[in-house]
This record gives sequence, structure tokens and C-alpha cells, in this order.
Amino acid sequence: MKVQGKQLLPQLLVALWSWAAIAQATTHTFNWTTGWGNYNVDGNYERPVITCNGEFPWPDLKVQKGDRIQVYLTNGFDDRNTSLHFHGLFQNGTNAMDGPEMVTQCPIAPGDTMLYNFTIDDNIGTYWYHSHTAGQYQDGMRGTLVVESLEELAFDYDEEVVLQLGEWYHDTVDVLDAKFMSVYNPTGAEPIPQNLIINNTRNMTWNVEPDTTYLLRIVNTGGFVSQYFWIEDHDMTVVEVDGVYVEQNTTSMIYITVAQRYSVLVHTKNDTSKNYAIMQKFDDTMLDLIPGDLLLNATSYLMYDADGDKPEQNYVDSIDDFLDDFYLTPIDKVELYEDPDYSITVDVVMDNLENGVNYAFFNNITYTAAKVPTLMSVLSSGDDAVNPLVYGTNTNSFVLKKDEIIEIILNNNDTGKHPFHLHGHVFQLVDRERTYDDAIGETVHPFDVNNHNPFPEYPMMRDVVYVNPQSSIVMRFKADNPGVWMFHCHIEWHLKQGLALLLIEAPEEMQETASQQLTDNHKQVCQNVGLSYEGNAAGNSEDYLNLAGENVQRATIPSGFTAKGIVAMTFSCLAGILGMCTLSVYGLMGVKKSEEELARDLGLDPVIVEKESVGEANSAEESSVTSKHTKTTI
Ligand SMILES: *[C@@H]1O[C@H](CO)[C@@H](O)[C@H](O)[C@H]1NC(C)=O
Ligand SMILES: *[C@@H]1O[C@H](CO)[C@@H](O)[C@H](O)[C@H]1NC(C)=O
Ligand SMILES: *[C@@H]1O[C@H](CO)[C@@H](O)[C@H](O)[C@H]1NC(C)=O
Ligand SMILES: *[C@@H]1O[C@H](CO)[C@@H](O)[C@H](O)[C@H]1NC(C)=O
Ligand SMILES: *[C@@H]1O[C@H](CO)[C@@H](O)[C@H](O)[C@H]1NC(C)=O
Ligand SMILES: *[C@@H]1O[C@H](CO)[C@@H](O)[C@H](O)[C@H]1NC(C)=O
Ligand SMILES: *[C@@H]1O[C@H](CO)[C@@H](O)[C@H](O)[C@H]1NC(C)=O
Ligand SMILES: *[C@@H]1O[C@H](CO)[C@@H](O)[C@H](O)[C@H]1NC(C)=O
Ligand SMILES: *[C@@H]1O[C@H](CO)[C@@H](O)[C@H](O)[C@H]1NC(C)=O
Ligand SMILES: *[C@@H]1O[C@H](CO)[C@@H](O)[C@H](O)[C@H]1NC(C)=O
Ligand SMILES: *[C@@H]1O[C@H](CO)[C@@H](O)[C@H](O)[C@H]1NC(C)=O
Ligand SMILES: [Cu+2]
Repeated sequence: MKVQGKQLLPQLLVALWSWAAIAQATTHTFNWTTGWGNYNVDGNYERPVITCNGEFPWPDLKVQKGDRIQVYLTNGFDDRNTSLHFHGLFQNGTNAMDGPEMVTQCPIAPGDTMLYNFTIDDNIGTYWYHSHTAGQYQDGMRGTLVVESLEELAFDYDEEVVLQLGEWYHDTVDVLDAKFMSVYNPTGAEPIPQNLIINNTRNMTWNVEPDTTYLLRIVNTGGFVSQYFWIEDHDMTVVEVDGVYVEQNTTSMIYITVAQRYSVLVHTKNDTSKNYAIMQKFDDTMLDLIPGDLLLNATSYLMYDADGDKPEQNYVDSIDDFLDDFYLTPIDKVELYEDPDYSITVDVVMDNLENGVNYAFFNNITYTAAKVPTLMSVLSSGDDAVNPLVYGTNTNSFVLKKDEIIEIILNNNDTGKHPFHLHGHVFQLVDRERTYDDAIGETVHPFDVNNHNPFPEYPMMRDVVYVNPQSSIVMRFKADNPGVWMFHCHIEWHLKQGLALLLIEAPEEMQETASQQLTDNHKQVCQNVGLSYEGNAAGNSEDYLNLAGENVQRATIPSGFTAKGIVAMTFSCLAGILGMCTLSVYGLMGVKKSEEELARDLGLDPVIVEKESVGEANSAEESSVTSKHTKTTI
């Protein structure tokens, strides 16, 4: 191709720029040790939180694209394992650095140190990091990560400010978890947080300059509830979601699920005489109960005049006017991936197993971690690596071929919203159907290939999307990143309940790639926690197709006794004859009686039990408490 004179200069500049970008790549090394400290985060209660080198909050990181990060993470706890995941980073060629325990690594034992060592080559924008073990990030083990780039952005701003949103509990996850995953909580009602927090505090003040454009990088590092976010009388122009730059879209309100990120431009006024409210509001449809003293709206302060009055809470006419991220267009305009090579359909169901505890299922499987981290099964299984059986029958593993277009059709049979996250990729959200509301008698609407919303020409891309109640979403992505990638609900309670599956992407290529091999440190972490780094899901390194002894989920409840029955009966106990009934439910699990037999033993008619329970739900509502699950499951 002939290069015209006037094109030469830009080309030279690009060449110079790439040289500069490479020359400036930096290695950032951190030594982080976990621990506990007492902090009063919301200003209402001091409680133990997870610290980094004795401090809280954890550091906010800012790096350049191309930089290397080396984190020496030392487990400073004396009674629990840990791990670290950098949310949204593709870890292209370094799957072992992704973090989820028993997926890409062994849990880090107390006293042990793991080195997370990777470069950030394919990501720009707003990210975060967090423990991927046992809900630890809800106790504070999380921070933000901004990846900047020398490449020119499609927008201008004067100043960049990070804003971390979340919800906060007064109890630690251990305490909440014991009550949550329990026969006494048969509906799987999630613990209700005490407050919404912002930048790890409440009632925050943000002093701003007039006539200034701020790039606000908003990150929801919470573990449960989505939030509405708005600033009184100030528009926000969305320019990035989850590391994907988008065509500008101006709105007065955003809706942000846990783990999502939004970068917005906010231009301040010239007039500095008035201060304005920064508002967060719980999406209270996600709460099973709304305690009378729970503040659904949290107010912070946008201060033009630091000495002026703090604004009152701001009310808006409707919270339905938030920007629907489905309609955003990535700046890169990646066309709809048509005709997927492999389509996976999963139904989300919440149900009880034999122990009476409520679990979450993709189809009929509640994710149950293998005995060997799944990545290590990939690397050690040779030709068998392409056989999903190697990864166990209870891990929901799907083997993907290199560069295929993958589609995930997710039907949500549950009455709640769920924010789903895929590791290692951003995906196109090609459809999100509306809510089907059980309160008005609507039932589950699985995705219908012959009757759905039109797919966009340039679909929205991001790494966390929510699905509406009793509805569906369809996602597509290209399998261009060999690795074992977890796809899961980012509500930590639901992840604990097993709402996860694994995508084993191009396993053969992983075996052949030098950068995908385990480091000595990686193996050491396994040895120190007493796990093997070879073998199939059952830990068998002789016969990779023999799964004898693998971890499996609890048995299903005895036939004749439906989950609905457990819920009805336990609920009626909670409402009335407390001790006796819960004991009876416990008893049943061992005895394996039918629903009818149990009812007879209890001197109850199951039909009557159900009717009574509905009555309880209604009367509960009247006393200012609403209950989503009891209304729908009975
Ligand atoms: C991290 O700790 C190691 C060993 O204690 C030490 O050699 C190193 O200098 C520390 N690095 C940083 C960046 O603090
Ligand atoms: C925020 O304000 C509430 C209500 O005045 C107060 O109870 C709480 O302690 C404050 N929290 C912080 C962190 O300032
Ligand atoms: C840490 O992980 C190991 C290996 O999976 C496990 O045996 C041990 O129970 C875990 N420790 C705790 C406290 O959960
Ligand atoms: C991190 O990985 C790079 C690339 O493999 C390697 O050169 C470097 O030595 C590693 N860092 C440490 C501290 O081992
Ligand atoms: C929130 O915290 C981050 C990190 O500490 C800080 O850089 C930022 O300025 C804070 N945001 C506001 C609005 O104060
Ligand atoms: C704000 O002030 C700047 C500089 O003083 C001026 O250029 C701009 O037009 C003003 N904007 C508005 C909305 O009045
Ligand atoms: C919270 O904000 C919404 C939206 O402005 C408003 O409708 C609602 O009344 C507020 N709730 C409380 C308890 O102030
Ligand atoms: C902005 O979002 C709205 C939906 O909230 C959508 O209708 C519109 O097409 C979007 N515009 C752009 C430029 O993305
Ligand atoms: C989800 O609901 C649909 C519609 O009722 C039903 O056909 C499907 O079997 C359900 N899926 C599961 C796993 O129960
Ligand atoms: C799920 O259902 C399939 C097909 O019915 C069956 O083969 C499989 O064993 C079931 N898995 C579990 C964990 O129950
Ligand atoms: C991973 O890197 C390869 C090139 O080495 C590239 O083709 C692919 O698109 C990358 N994948 C992601 C998810 O960035
Ligand atoms: Cu969920």
C-alpha cells in the first residue's frame, strides 16, 4: 500500500506511542497480609473487618495498561483459607492467577503466601479485586483497580474520582452464614444488611470545584443488593461499563448490581451557593424482609461550599427512569456474534436438599467444588482434558473449543434478580426479557427462540449482567481466552448456595502453553493446604475417567415430600409452634417419610399447613414486613 505523505505523521506518532507504552510498562509489587481489626465503618457499630497489613480499607490501585502486578498475598488468619481474584481482568495466558479457590488454585492456608503475578494487556477501565473464598470480601477484603492507558479516550475530563459503593452488615459473614445455610432458613432468605455504604463510610462529603468535569468511576463492591444511584440535579454521562467504553449516554440515574462498574462524567455547576445530595437507594425487591428501621435511601453530600448547609435527602418521581444498560453501545461496535457454535441452556432454581438447607441450582446441579482445582485437572489429564467427565459430575463443567462462539441462555426460574458474572471475558448481552411478576400471577417464562426481543446489531458488552425475576437473558462471547472460567451469580449468598458453573476453554491449548503451567509457588500452595495438584475431580491421577469418591451434593429430598412442603411446614413453625415443628423437619430428613406421613405424625393435614402459612405471610405483611419468598414458594 502506498503511504501518502499526510498519513505518515500519524503513523509515526502511533509507532512512537507504542514504543513509549512499552518503554513505560511498570511492575507494581505489593506485600499484603490479611488480618482482622475492629472498625466502625457505618458510624453505627464497631465490628471486626478484614484488614490489609493491619489497615482498612484495602488499597485502591491505579496502573497503566501493559503493567505487571505482583501481589504477595500472605494468609495472616489463623483459622481460615484465603484467595484473591482481580475482577474483570482477562488473565489471558495466566489463568492460574485468576483466583477462585478450587477452580484455578488451591486455597491459601494460614501462614502461607501466594504470588499473584500477571500483566494487564487486554483490559482498560474500572475494575476491582477481592477474596474469592467464603464470602470474605463482604467482611472487607476488597479494593478498586483502575487501569489507564495512553490511548486517546473519546471524552475529556478534568479530574478522576473513584467511588466505591456497597452494603454493610453488623455481623461478620461467619455469623450470618451459620444462620443462612441452615434448616431454620428453608426459603434461603438472605441476611438483610444494616446500611448502604459509600467509600467505606456513610454521610460522605465530596468537595467539588465549579465548572469542572469529573470522571466518576463507580464500583459496587457489595455482595448482595443492587443500588440505584443519582446526584440531585446533576446528569451523569455514562462512558464505560465494566471496562467497556460505550457511546455516551446521559441519564439522571443508574442501576448498579454488585460487582458492576460505571464510569460517568459529571459536569459541576458554576453557581457554588447550593450543595446537593448524592443518593443511593436499595433495590428493595431483592430483600426478603424490610425491617422497619432499615434506611432504604442513603444520603451523601456533593459540596460546592464546604461551609454551607448539607442538603436533605433528594426524592425522585420514579426509580424506573434509570439507564437500562441493555441499550448501551460499545465504542468498538463489535457486531452481534451470530449463529453460535455451542449453545448452553441453564435454568436457575432454588430448592432444598435432604438436609433441609436451601441451595441454588443450574439445572439440577448445585456447584460442588472438585477435590483438585479444576485447572490442575486440565493440566494433568492429557488427552482426557476434552472430556467434561474429568471435571466431575457435580461441577457443572462445559468444555469449549478454541475460538468458537458460545451462547449461554439463562432462564431464571427464581422470583429474585441475579447478577451473573463471567470470568475471563466480557460477553454480549443479546437479550434480556422483562420481569414476570409472580405478585400478579405471572409464571416463569423461559427464553423462547421463536418469540423474543430483537437482538441488537451492536450488543452491550460487560462482565456482569442481571436477569429479571422469572425471566431470561442470552449472552454470547468468543472462546478466545484459554482457561477455566467460572460463571456465577455475584450475590455471595447465592455463590455459597452453589449458583456457579465452569467453562473449560481450549484445554489442549492450555496444556501446550508455557505461561499456563503451574509455578513452584502455585504447587507449594497446594502442598501446604494438603491438596494434590494432579488428578481428576475425584483426585484420581491414574484413571481420569474414574470419578469414584468425588465430591457430590447432598441427596435430594425423599420422594413424596416436596420442598414446598418443607417450606410450608417450617414456616408455619416459625410463625407458631416453634420448637416442635423444626425438630420434626430435622427428624424427617433422617427418617425419610413421605410428606403425608409426616403430616400425619404431626397431626396436621398438609393442605391445611399450606393454607395457614399463606395466612401467616399475609398477616406478616400487615405488620409492615413484606415477605417475597413466603408469598411465592407456598
Ligand atoms: C515484600 O516482602 C519481602 C520479604 O519480606 C521483601 O523482601 C520485599 O522487599 C517486600 N516488598 C515490598 C514491595 O514491600
Ligand atoms: C451517618 O449519619 C447517621 C445518622 O445521623 C449516623 O447515625 C451515623 O453514625 C453516621 N455515619 C458516619 C460514618 O458518619
Ligand atoms: C482449607 O482448605 C483445605 C483444603 O481444601 C481444607 O481441607 C480445609 O478444611 C480448609 N480450611 C478451612 C478452615 O476451611
Ligand atoms: C513474574 O512472572 C514473570 C513472567 O513469567 C517472571 O519473569 C517474573 O520473575 C515473575 N516474578 C516473580 C517475583 O517471580
Ligand atoms: C473515595 O475513595 C477513593 C479512594 O480512597 C478516593 O480516591 C476518592 O476521592 C473518594 N471519593 C470521594 C468522592 O471522596
Ligand atoms: C460557567 O463559567 C464559565 C467560565 O467562567 C463559562 O465559560 C461558562 O459559560 C459558564 N457556564 C454556564 C452554564 O453558565
Ligand atoms: C427513598 O427515595 C425514593 C425515591 O426518591 C422515595 O420514593 C422514597 O419515599 C424514599 N424513601 C424514604 C423512606 O425516604
Ligand atoms: C441511551 O439509553 C437509552 C435507554 O435508556 C436508549 O434508548 C438510547 O438508545 C441510548 N442512546 C445511546 C446513544 O446509547
Ligand atoms: C423452569 O421453569 C420452566 C417453566 O415453568 C420449566 O419448564 C422448567 O422445567 C423449569 N426448570 C427447572 C430446572 O425446574
Ligand atoms: C441431573 O439430571 C441428569 C439428567 O436427568 C442426571 O444424569 C444427573 O445425574 C443429575 N445430577 C444430579 C447432581 O442430580
Ligand atoms: C487473548 O489473547 C489472544 C492473542 O494472544 C487474543 O486473540 C484474544 O482475543 C485474547 N482474549 C481476550 C479475552 O482478550
Ligand atoms: Cu443470585
